[in-house]
Amino acid sequence: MSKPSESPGFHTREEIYSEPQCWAQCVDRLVSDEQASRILKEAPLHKLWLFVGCGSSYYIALAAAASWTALTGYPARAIPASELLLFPDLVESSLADFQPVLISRSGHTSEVLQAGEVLKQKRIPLVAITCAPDQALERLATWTIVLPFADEESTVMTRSFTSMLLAVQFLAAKAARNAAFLQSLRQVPQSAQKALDRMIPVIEDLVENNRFADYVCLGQGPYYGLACEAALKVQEMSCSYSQAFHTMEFRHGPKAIVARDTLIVFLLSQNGYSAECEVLEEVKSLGGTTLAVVPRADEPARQASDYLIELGATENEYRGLVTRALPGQLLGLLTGLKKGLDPDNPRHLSRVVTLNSAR
Ligand code: F1P
Repeated sequence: MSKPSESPGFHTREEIYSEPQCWAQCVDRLVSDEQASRILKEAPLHKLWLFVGCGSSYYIALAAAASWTALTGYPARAIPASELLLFPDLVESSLADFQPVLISRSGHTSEVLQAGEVLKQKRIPLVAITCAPDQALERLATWTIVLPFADEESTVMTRSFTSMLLAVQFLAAKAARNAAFLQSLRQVPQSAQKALDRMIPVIEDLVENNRFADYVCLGQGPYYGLACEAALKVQEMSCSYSQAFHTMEFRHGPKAIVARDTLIVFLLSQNGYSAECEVLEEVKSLGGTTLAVVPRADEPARQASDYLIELGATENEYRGLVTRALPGQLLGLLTGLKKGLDPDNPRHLSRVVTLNSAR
């Protein structure tokens, strides 16, 4: 719990603002991290990598699986840890041979630990990525990357989310011997700081001058995981109703909820830009309020965006992935504060979800 003397949301705001510097620390750490080197030497890179997590960490898994395949060319998949516990046949029947990667900020979430136990009993070596040293997860795993500097005081995940995703991108680029991408990761913190400075007033203006009943976050490919995370930040920090969809899927029914007091957040990709912009224009014509996060907006996108955040086009769109998590985090924080809530201590939530009964 944050100290009563500190203002509501103090820690969460600090943690979001620290992300670019945290990412620089993350890349520096990984370059010399002995565990990262061991994973690349010893783990079977050619197998399907199965990224597993809960809550925000499951959404990291979604973005991580997309990044892994895009950067290495190898297959990857993401599942919530509970799927491995409750429907193991569904998971394992379609995965002849796989390399599990368990993602957990706390290294203590019950479902992740139980999933790890199940895999360990099958003598499957585990990769783990966490922000908490010396936790049960590390004791279960064969190889563990620990990013303690990325952990939060707050309940909700912000810099731990982006830093653990960055760690997977770093591993993937190393596995693919993609020196250009690795070098570009080093530039991310500097460009992200500029983007963060530009987007803060946009989100402040959006929250200050609107009152939304519904929130929708849209993304395709690697941005779908980020859209899910953005929707979760709004739910967790502002207790508002929010949903996430693949951008093109929004047309197939959910667009019925579009109204002036519905905010639709578009995480527009470079790959799918023109098709996704058509949805943006359609939603605008239906009277929704739109926030577009784009690499670089053309005139139609500008016309259709009530609020616009341009992050700059990059040679590889996976490079800018972590930066696209920032708008959703700021939206959740500022909306929660406007509603008189304390994002540092969200209603009903705890930092770690532990189940009483082992299943
Ligand atoms: C992740 C998690 C978060 C959620 C809340 C409780 O746990 O479920 O997704 O927002 O903070 O913890 P972890 O396994 O990554 O520690």
